[in-house]
Amino acid sequence: MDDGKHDLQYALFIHLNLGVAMEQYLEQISQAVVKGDQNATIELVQAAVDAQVDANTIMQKGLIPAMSDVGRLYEQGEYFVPEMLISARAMKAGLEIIKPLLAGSDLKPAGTVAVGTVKGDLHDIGKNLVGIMLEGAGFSVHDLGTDVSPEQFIEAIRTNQVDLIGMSALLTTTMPMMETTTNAITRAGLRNQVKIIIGGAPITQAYADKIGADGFAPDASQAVKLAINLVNQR
Ligand code: B1M
Repeated sequence: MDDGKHDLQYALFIHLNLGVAMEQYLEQISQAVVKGDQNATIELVQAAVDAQVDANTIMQKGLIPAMSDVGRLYEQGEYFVPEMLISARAMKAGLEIIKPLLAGSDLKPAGTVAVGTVKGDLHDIGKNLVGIMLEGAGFSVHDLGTDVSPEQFIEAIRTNQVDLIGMSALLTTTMPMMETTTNAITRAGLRNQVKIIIGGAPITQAYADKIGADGFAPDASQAVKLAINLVNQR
């Protein structure tokens, strides 16, 4: 009886301490990214992985919130473009460590996707995450990079037999390029061959409806759900 009680207390003790350790890792990872300390980010993400902190938790609760903080600091005039860039580099270094864990799947391809950040826009962290998560869900992913022109999207559809195009935009000034690209795909006679999904901080479902995209996802995991649904409809 006593032994059982001790086992329970011990389990609770381990559980609480693991929880505290996990929160500390996540907090420290966020701080390292905000400071733009690439080496510390790498070490901390690796330490968290070694301590069995789930890769998705590291991403959702450590790395992504750090970039929101960086955005807030930029808006408040405390950070400028170089600081944003250095933080983005640290975030990417951390992401590289968990990438194999997020994409670690040997499912057969669920479909072929081409993802890219639209012309004029150089933000690629969200687009990279979407690509990694789609790969993890079994899609074959062609990453077209950033500053992708409508012609490049069209070329990707023609050469790679893609089922789905994923466009990302982070700037209100580059959002209209999603409509330009969608219209160009239609004019090229390819619109009924592909589904189009869009995302990025300023994008909404209303905007997706307005430009005739097949869907919008607010984050990478919902982008995967949407992609699976759309490809299954084909
Ligand atoms: Co820029 N930047 N930036 N920036 N930057 C923002 C976007 C900004 C909101 C900052 C701010 O003012 N608070 C602001 C845009 C304002 C606006 O348009 N309303 C801004 C600005 C103004 C600029 C410049 C114009 C600054 C300047 O030069 N004066 C310039 C533009 C350069 C250009 O693109 N032509 C610029 C440059 C840069 C850097 C190069 C320094 C760097 C990017 C580095 C890189 O990506 N390699 C940078 C950064 C880091 C940011 C912030 C701080 C962080 C972006 C990020 O990586 N977030 C950003 C502020 C913010 O977002 N809070 C900001 C983390 C990432 C995981 O989130 O990309 O939103 P996100 O992706 C999410 C979802 O949106 C979604 O899934 C992801 C999460 O799971 N998602 C999709 C994204 N794509 C999707 C596609 C989908 C589905 C979901 O389907 C296909």
